[in-house]
Amino acid sequence: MSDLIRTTRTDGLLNITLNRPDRLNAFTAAMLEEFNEILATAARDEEIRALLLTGTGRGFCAGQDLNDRAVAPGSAAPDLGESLDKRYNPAVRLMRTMPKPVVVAVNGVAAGAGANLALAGDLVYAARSARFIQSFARIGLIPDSGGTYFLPRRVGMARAFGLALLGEPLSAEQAAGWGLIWDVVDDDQLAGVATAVARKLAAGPTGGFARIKQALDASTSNTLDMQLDLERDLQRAAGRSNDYAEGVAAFLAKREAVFKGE
Ligand code: T3D
Repeated sequence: MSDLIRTTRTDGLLNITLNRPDRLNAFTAAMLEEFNEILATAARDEEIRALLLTGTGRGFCAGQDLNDRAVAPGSAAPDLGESLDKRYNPAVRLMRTMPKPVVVAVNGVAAGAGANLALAGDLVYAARSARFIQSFARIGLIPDSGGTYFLPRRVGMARAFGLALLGEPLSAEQAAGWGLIWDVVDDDQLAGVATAVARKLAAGPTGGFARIKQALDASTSNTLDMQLDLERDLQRAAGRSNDYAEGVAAFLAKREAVFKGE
């Protein structure tokens, strides 16, 4: 593993920190492959019960490193479809299908795929000074890494068009106000707030969280009937879990529940 992504584990929490601050944590191919490997391992590891993703320096992530995309006159254009297929799309899929909560602490500017990878998290906090920029149109591209999926669903079509076509910075406060992210906190509070929440989730009913994630994600394409059936099935499984038994026992005994995760 390189130093471009740092990971630390505390109890059930895996901290992932993008660490290329002089390039605002823009992704090279190797760095993104490493990121995917970390996500895939975390998804399988039952000891890891929550993830916290952030960046070092004044940026969260500026998306693809454009130094890798400079095309010399007369040479073949890069295959961006292959880049998405091999690296960006797997990252988004891993974040969305991972059966555990992914908290994202957007510490600074999040641009291009960096903005949309942040939106692939389950609970997104941003520092007050952070900005979200769908910068793709500025270089002739379309929002990728799930941008055209997440944006209309979170902020509606009118705002999705504005963000995608204009590529202008959206402040963290506006992002929270529009429902693009969960919350905005003062810069010096971000790490503390996000870590406290991520630790709490890492000590929670992991199986229940996984079912919440599955149900909410499925709701974007399900009919009401399909969703009611899915809720029935997931609740049936949840009702058979040790964490549910512990939650009820703790409530009745008026004590804190001790969830083991599943
Ligand atoms: O290609 C594929 O595989 C397909 C997938 C594409 C996904 C994508 O993400 S496409 C979009 C790529 N990202 C961008 O277009 C964003 C480019 N960056 C910016 O527009 C600006 O840097 C920001 C708005 C994010 C921040 O602006 P500012 O003024 O706060 O900082 P800066 O001075 O522009 O950046 C600081 C340094 O980081 C600077 O280097 P320097 O001058 O100090 O040597 C800048 O060049 C570098 N940097 C920032 N973003 C990137 C980058 N270097 C390479 N690639 C970047 N994406």
